[in-house]
Amino acid sequence: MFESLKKKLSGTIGKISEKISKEEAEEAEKSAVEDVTTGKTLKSELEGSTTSKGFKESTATSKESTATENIKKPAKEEGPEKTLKEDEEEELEPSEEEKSGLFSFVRHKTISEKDVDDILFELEMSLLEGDVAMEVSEQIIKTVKEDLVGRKIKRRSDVAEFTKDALKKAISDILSIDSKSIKELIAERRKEGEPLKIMFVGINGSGKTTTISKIADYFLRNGYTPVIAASDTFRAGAIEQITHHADKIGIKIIKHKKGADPAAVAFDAVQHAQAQKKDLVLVDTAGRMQTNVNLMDEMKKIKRVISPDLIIFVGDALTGNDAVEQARKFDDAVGVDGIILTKADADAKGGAALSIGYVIQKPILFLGTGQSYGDIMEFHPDWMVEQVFGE
Ligand SMILES: Nc1nc2c(ncn2[C@@H]2O[C@H](COP(=O)(O)OP(=O)(O)O)[C@@H](O)[C@H]2O)c(=O)[nH]1
Ligand SMILES: [Mg+2]
Repeated sequence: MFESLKKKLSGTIGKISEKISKEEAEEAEKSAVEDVTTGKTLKSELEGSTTSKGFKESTATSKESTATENIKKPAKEEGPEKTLKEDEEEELEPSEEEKSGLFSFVRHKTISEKDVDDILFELEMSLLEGDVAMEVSEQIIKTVKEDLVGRKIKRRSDVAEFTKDALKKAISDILSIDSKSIKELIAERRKEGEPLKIMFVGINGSGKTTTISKIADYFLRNGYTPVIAASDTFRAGAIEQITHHADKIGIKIIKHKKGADPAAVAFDAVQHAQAQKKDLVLVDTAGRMQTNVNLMDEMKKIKRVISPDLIIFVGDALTGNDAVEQARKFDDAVGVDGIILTKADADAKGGAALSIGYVIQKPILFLGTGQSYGDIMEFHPDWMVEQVFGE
């Protein structure tokens, strides 16, 4: 899940660290040269004398032995200079830790806009390619930049850590939208002796019917009593499909004939739940295109008739930006309270998961992760952050 998003983020961390380390190393080298100018002069003088000594030595061996005596003298005289040279070399030599780069100490480096601008721009483009909504990519880049620029680095390893933390925080902020869980909402309605009414909306094929079956199964296994309303009376085979699931799970389904009024089916299901003291009404609906006026009118009518407690938009994660746009349209038309993203199991990009909640400012409640009833998980922002930054 979200592999490509994960790769992009870790790539950015690597690039920023690399760039700043390189810059710092260059600066350090420059100032090191300035610092040791005196040392360097001594060194070259010394090197010069060594060379001449070597020369003298070779001439000495070829000529007379007295010359050998002579050249030994200056060698002795070089004594104090040699010590100086050794001291200098000790200072220039990096420690083992410094050599490894990771723990080396950086002198006075502060992260500047110039250090991060290009790389963050690259990340922004790459997020857009990965179907992250424009406003979300912009927000991530903006917060990361604000967080990083001006930070003082003490060790090279700080850069990667700061960048990772800044990205994590930006993404966590994007995903954090307060919400009550369905269980909490059921408990609240129970106190009033009423079922919780949930209406599922979304375009054809996004996974509404499958998701309703998963939710029904999940709540049944957790001791609740769900009932399904087969309010997709439009698509051929829709009533049969959801009836098949209800029978398999072992719960009640309220249905009319194909072509019947979807609002009337939903109304009957609510009455059934009230009469039987059931906890949860799950209303399946028909999905055509989000631009279809009739469909939106149909959704509005169901909403008017049963006053659902929750309207959940079901979107296909694989459709990326389209899912986000659909969510916007349904939110404008009927008001969405929460989101379920399906097919997350096959989604490498993570663009819709990252963007959809932020764009309509509603929480993602669940992720669909496969085609079996058990393939559904509650969505938690921390979990997603861990997915994209974990090992
Ligand atoms: N891999 C995967 N497939 C899913 C998931 N949810 C739904 N599907 C598949 O998506 C297709 C359409 O689902 P359906 O529930 O009929 O969509 P609806 O038209 O919105 O009711 C079916 O083949 C489902 O099995 C999911 O979380 N993961
Ligand atoms: Mg359906």
